This record gives sequence, structure tokens and C-alpha cells, in this order.
Amino acid sequence: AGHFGYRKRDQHTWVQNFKLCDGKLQSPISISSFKSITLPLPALEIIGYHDFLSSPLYLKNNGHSVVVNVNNHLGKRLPYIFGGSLDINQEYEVDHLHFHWGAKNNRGSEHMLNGIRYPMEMHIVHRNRIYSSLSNALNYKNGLVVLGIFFQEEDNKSLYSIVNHLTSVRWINNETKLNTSITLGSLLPKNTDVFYSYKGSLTTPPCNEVVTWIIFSMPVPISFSQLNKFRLLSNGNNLIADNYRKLQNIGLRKVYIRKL
Ligand code: BO1
Ligand code: ZN
Repeated sequence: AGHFGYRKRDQHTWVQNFKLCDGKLQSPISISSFKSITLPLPALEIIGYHDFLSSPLYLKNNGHSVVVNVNNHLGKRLPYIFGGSLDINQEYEVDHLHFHWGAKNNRGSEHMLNGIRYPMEMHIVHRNRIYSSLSNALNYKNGLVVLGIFFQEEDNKSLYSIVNHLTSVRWINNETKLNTSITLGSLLPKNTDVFYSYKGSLTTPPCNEVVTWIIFSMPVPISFSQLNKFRLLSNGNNLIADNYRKLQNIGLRKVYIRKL
């Protein structure tokens, strides 16, 4: 029951094995700046994102995505976030990052922004520090914060360290050690002042409704050749590309926007 697929007919069967996927607070959604509520939110504080992550860092193909785990930083304090739309006194430590991408440039991102679907969306998944593990945090509605970062086609040097290792993780369960250190900060958009926030879910089974989403308005550049390296990744039977969930109903939810 840990298996799930992204083809349309497969996505319709998620709810059979994972009841939570049928909830009222599901992700992703289509975000419109016009329909969002402007709030005078404080800045999102992003701490330790410019420190090099302690090595070794591993890149892994898990059959659904490609993942960089950053939760095994013995000795060091993990990069964390607070402020913005998050509850006061709640700090969220980084756990891992992963990507959702399309086989073509006209698709790949999970969220849509003002009618645009970007070719890729990165998720930096954070766990509320009061919970001991990611699986533990999945039981609480203030358990996770995911930063959603859109990519648009244009050259980008900062992604090279991850992209250059993708050929080593072409197949499911392939794992490789990154030979250069990275900082999370290099993966963020140049401007993090403007973002959208709403309450939603994991975009994959088991679809727990425990995620405060923070979606940056500004995309990060990625080149066509870099995107094509993601597009070669395989789960053994098929390409992983198009690993984005269909849009979910916004229902009664509100989306907030912080602007300058
Ligand atoms: S996402 O950022 O909403 N796409 C997202 C989706 C799933 C997870 C985190 C963020 N969590 C993972 C857990 C795994 C579990 C998997 C199920 O969900 O980290 O332990 O196996 O697919
Ligand atoms: Zn994701």
C-alpha cells in the first residue's frame, strides 16, 4: 500500500488506500494573487540557510522523486525557519528537499500561480521542532511547513551540484554522495519577501493535512539542459517525470499573501 502512481487513473485510486487523500484541506491548489488576502505579515526568518550543509549529503531516487536528506546533521543545528505566517514561537527545522517536474516545459509544478504551471517545483520540507521525527509530526496539524519554490527556464549555476549527480541516481533506490557541499540559501529565489501561505496537506499519500504551505512568488532559474537531466530519472518501469498531483479544491480555505 506504499505504492502510488501519478497517471490520472492512478491518482483517482489514491483515496482507496489512503483515506486522508479525500479530505477538505488537500494540496496542491491553484493560487491567484487577486483572490489572496494581503496581510501585514512579518518577514519569514530563514536561519542557517547560508551555512554549508554538513557532508556527506546523499541524493536518492525513491521512485517518486529525487530527494536530498538533510536531517542527519550530527553536531550541527539544522537550518530552520520561523516568523512569516507561522505561529509565534514555532520553529521548523529542515528535514529534506525534493522535486516535482514535468516531461515538457508546460507542466511539472504542483501549485499553479496566476494561471501558470512552472516546469518544476522544489519542496523544502520542515518539521516542527516540538516533534521528534517527521513521521511523528504527521499526526499534528502544526506538524510541517513546506517551502514551495518554482523553477523557470533560464541558466542557474547553483543547482549544478545536484543536477550533476542525477546521472548517478537514474534508477529507483540509486543513491549517491554529493561531492560538493551545498547551502539551502543558494536554492532559494533572490527575493523571499513576497510569498503566499495557506493550510494544506502532503501532496503524496498518505496526504496528511498537517502542512502550512509557503509558496514564494519569485521563481528560481533552471536551464533546459538541467531540466532534461531530471526528465531522464526512472522508477524502473517509467520515467518519474510528471510526478505532480492534480489540483485540489480550495474549498473554504483562504490564501494569504505577504508583500512589501
Ligand atoms: S510534499 O512536500 O507535500 N510533496 C511531501 C509529501 C510527502 C512527505 C513530505 C512532503 N512525506 C513522506 C514521508 C515518508 C513517507 C512518504 C509517503 O511521505 O517523509 O516517510 O513514506 O510517500
Ligand atoms: Zn513535494
